[in-house]
Amino acid sequence: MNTHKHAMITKLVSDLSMSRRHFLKASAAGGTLLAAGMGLKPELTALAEAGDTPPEEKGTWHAGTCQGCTSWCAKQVYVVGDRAVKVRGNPHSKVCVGASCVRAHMALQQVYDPDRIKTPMKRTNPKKGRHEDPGFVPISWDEALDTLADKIMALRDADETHKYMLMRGRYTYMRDILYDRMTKIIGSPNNISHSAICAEAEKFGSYYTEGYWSYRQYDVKKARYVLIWGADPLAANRQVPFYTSVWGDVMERARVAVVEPRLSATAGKADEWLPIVPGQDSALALAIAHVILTRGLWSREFVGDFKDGSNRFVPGQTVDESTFDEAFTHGVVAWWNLEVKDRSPAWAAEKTGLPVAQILRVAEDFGKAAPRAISWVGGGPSMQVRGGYGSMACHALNGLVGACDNEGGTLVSNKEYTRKFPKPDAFMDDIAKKGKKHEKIDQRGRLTFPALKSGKPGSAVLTNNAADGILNEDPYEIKVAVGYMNNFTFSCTQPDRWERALAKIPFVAHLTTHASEFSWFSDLLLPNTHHLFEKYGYVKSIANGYRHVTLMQPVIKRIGDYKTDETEVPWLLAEKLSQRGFDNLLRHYKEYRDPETGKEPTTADEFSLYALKYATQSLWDPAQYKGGDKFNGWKEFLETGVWNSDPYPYRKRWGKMKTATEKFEFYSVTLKNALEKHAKKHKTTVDEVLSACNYEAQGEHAFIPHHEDPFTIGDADTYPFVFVDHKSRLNREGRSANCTWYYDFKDLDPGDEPWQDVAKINPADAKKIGIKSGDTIRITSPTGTIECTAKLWEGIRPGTVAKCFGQGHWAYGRVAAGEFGKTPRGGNNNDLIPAEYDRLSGSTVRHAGTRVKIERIEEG
Ligand SMILES: Nc1nc2c(c(=O)[nH]1)N[C@H]1C(S)=C(S)[C@@H](COP(=O)(O)OP(=O)(O)OC[C@H]3O[C@@H](n4cnc5c(=O)[nH]c(N)nc54)[C@H](O)[C@@H]3O)O[C@H]1N2
Ligand SMILES: Nc1nc2c(c(=O)[nH]1)N[C@H]1C(S)=C(S)[C@@H](COP(=O)(O)OP(=O)(O)OC[C@H]3O[C@@H](n4cnc5c(=O)[nH]c(N)nc54)[C@H](O)[C@@H]3O)O[C@H]1N2
Ligand code: SF4
Ligand SMILES: [Mo]
Repeated sequence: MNTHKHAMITKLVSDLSMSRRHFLKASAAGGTLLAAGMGLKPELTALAEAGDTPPEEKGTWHAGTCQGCTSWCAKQVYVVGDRAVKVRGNPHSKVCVGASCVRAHMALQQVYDPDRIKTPMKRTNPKKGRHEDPGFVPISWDEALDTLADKIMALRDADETHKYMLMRGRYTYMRDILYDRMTKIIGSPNNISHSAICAEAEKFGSYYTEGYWSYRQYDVKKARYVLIWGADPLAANRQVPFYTSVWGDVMERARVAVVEPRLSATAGKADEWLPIVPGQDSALALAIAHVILTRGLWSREFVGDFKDGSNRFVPGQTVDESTFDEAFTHGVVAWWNLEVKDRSPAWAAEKTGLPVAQILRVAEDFGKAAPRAISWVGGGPSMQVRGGYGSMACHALNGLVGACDNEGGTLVSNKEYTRKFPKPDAFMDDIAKKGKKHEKIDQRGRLTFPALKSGKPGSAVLTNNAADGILNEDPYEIKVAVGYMNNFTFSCTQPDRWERALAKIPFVAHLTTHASEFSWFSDLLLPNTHHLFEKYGYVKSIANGYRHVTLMQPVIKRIGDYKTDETEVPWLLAEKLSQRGFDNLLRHYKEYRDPETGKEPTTADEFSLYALKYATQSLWDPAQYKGGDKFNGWKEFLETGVWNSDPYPYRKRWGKMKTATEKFEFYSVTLKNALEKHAKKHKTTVDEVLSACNYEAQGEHAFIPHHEDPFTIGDADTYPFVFVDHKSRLNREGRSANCTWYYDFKDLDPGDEPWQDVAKINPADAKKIGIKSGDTIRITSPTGTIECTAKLWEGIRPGTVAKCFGQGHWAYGRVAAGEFGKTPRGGNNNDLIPAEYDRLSGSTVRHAGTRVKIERIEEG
């Protein structure tokens, strides 16, 4: 370890012993566990916390699932005595192929983190604010749930159950128990998920072209070209273990091109890096389409051909639609005439800042690789103000080359056979039915928030706008809120709005493993089990031509008084509500019977197990077998830990896509229908809707993948740099911030430095503003300011500044904060990024969203 790193850790430990705050003190169960860890560096306290197991004792491997990111990998945990000591890929998964990623191991630091909340706590300081110590004191689960049940009953008694709100961050598929059923049976419309701060705009592109609202998988083993847009699959995005384990072969067989303003881990190994001007992805995608059509490289089989076989796609010239016979796509000629004919590489070079020769080369090579050419669409081009269209434009390339649903192309999800939990309807009484009819707190469906999930106006969540709904009491006030596995006061842009919103709600409960910025504004903390080691649950994911359903199960002893967020807590709360004369929820949960014995659950433990068996019965019960892996029963499934689907059925969706025309739509009739419905509801036109929502398109352009200039806040004179946000190879979403390995190995991210939070600036730009590596700088956007360290780095496009998301925590534990509860370590990117939206999908913007200026505070 270098001396600097060592000095940082020593300082950390001494800071903590000098000024431990009430919050952290109370978060340890009793004094002994804490004392056992004191004096050790935080990263060395795990074993002290876990008890004494003789080192010679042999352990066993148990199946589990990692949720460090949305890859949702099947894992195995090596357990010695009561404690987990190692994590590896579960070899039974055909999705993860036994592989792992670096951050899987940090789950161990998470589960044995001395700063976990180990017992329920209540706030004693009624004042809420960043500078108000909450004064949390330990209480029993009984007291905690009595309090919450009383608050809910008060809403029911006053006939205002809509003022209850449930916020969901990361989740398992047990989610509906807490998120859907409980909210409905209490009687509120306000179950607000985190999906809109995650990746909805990315799904928008595939939905409004091929009728699929979800993540795709990429058949890279058979591909000949992989074109990646604002995703970094060797470090982030999804199914990192699978893609990293086959990438060497992929690089041998295929060309890989990465479109990114910064040299990502994947770009660093690619054949082509296209360091694009942020937000100009649609320009590049359309130019690629232009080249593919003018050079005749499109897939005849998927798209069709001119009746006489001669190519009439000539730059700048319209084509008579009747001369073309379309096969499995809809509107290729309309798209050409309205948009693509004018999008030449020379035009795109101006917009994107990329050389014409590179655009041409990439387009031709991509087209020649058809249909084994993948256009891989990540958050980069999508999670922008006009990102819905960016996402469509990039995704449309898969249609042109016939890669959709095809070998070596882009695939959707294989079939799986889990089942939904029992319906709640019969348990919703009049109060609940009336409560649920109210408008949702996130204002989805209003004129400026079309939120068009799966073709329905007002159906997508607007996670980040809920803060404004709460603050403005528009449509009404929220009185009781529950948040689980979320940290919106950190993870949402302009998080200060969430601080004020939570401070305004009279009663907030946080279900969490760790103290966090969300907890800081809560009245009640309910300590949760850790997903990989301590609870039952299941998730699904796709890669390698398969889908798996992978189980979570308790494999270690709980060293705190933890309960599981999505199962045990709602059951226990249902019991409390029942004691208060409202037994609908408990009666509903009792319907989740054990499929083996037919018994109804009588305790929280039984409930969580029966619910999981119920949902997955068709996977493990031979009598209910429907496909994929076959098991002899529950026990065998639990031991194996993962079910694999049948292999991918290529081309089954050709001509049967879930779009209005059942074809791949270059002219999206599906989007047209949705937008017209929204406009009609507001008694206006689609043109008005689009301009009210910050899009440029008018007329027919609204329905096709087209170019829009990026909508970026801040004028270029005051704010010379466009801010580029990205994830760390070590981010477990927002959940690795208190792990020392996160900081120790930070230089795994290209350009980053261990134990520092750096802004990466191109040396040419840095010279102009007189900044050197190591300088302490202030970055300011029109909406906020952070402090961090400057790093001169060639891997970033001039005129932009890149910073990894993840640091800037001030209340996530002793390692994550500068001083817990007081000062951040590094800066939170979200303090800089304005709370803007891609309003068509409801997504929160994190790319091409703002310009910033940089000033030196201190010389490095
Ligand atoms: N600037 C910027 N902002 C981003 C992103 C970005 O790349 N850049 N990424 C966005 C994305 S893609 C997402 S999905 C969101 C995620 O944002 P959120 O959904 O808010 O989730 P996290 O920030 O991961 O916070 C999860 C919280 O759950 C608690 N927790 C941790 N582990 C467990 C557990 O095992 N069980 C339970 N019950 N609780 C646990 C901790 O308190 C933790 O703070 O952030 C988004 N925000
Ligand atoms: N290591 C790691 N992996 C993760 C997660 C994690 O926390 N850590 N979280 C998981 C979750 S919840 C999600 S939703 C996914 C999301 O993963 P991604 O789909 O990869 O999305 P983003 O995090 O938005 O990052 C997109 C990339 O876009 C680049 N970029 C920024 N601006 C632009 C632009 O204008 N154009 C282009 N083309 N690129 C741009 C950034 O440099 C960044 O590399 O990742 C999952 N995987
Ligand atoms: S962190 Fe993500 S990619 Fe890594 S093992 Fe966990 S779920 Fe899989
Ligand atoms: Mo996400």
